[in-house]
Amino acid sequence: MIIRRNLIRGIGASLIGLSAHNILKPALAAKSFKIEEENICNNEDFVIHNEPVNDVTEIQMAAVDDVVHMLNVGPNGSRFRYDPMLSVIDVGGKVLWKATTKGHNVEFMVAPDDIKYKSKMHKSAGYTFTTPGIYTYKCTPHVSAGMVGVVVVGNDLSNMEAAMDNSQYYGQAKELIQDILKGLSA
Ligand SMILES: [Cu+2]
Repeated sequence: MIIRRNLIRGIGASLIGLSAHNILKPALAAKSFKIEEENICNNEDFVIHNEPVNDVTEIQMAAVDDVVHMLNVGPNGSRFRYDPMLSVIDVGGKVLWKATTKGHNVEFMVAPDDIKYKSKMHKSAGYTFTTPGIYTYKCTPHVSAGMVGVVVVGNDLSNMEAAMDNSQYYGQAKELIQDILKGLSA
């Protein structure tokens, strides 16, 4: 370490900054955004993979039943939000989560028939909902900050009890989801 420090001293201030940036940034990114790729459910009907952010065309957005923006700053100034947080669609409807900003994904928490879905980080993704019921979902790295949302399919609220509480509802997630669900049943 002493040898390295002396070496860095000799390089100059601007190069130190560059060097530290290049060394630290990939390591931090990998640690923050590690998700289990094997859990990704490929809904081949409407998953957009391996595209840059803002890859989704106006035509693709117009073809779905709801577009949810994945945001670093939500409409009310909160960090890490989906907008809107509630989607109400018919059976067979499609939701597109748009990677409006990087660093987000979609992972189901509660779903009818215990359906699993997990999209890739930083990418827009879509899902076709063929099973009625309540779906709650999170952004894998930002659930505790309240980056959560709800999809109601076919006006079916029969799994309300399961949707109200779940072991994955960390931090702000629980209160935000429960507020949305209480609005539905009121
Ligand atoms: Cu996020």
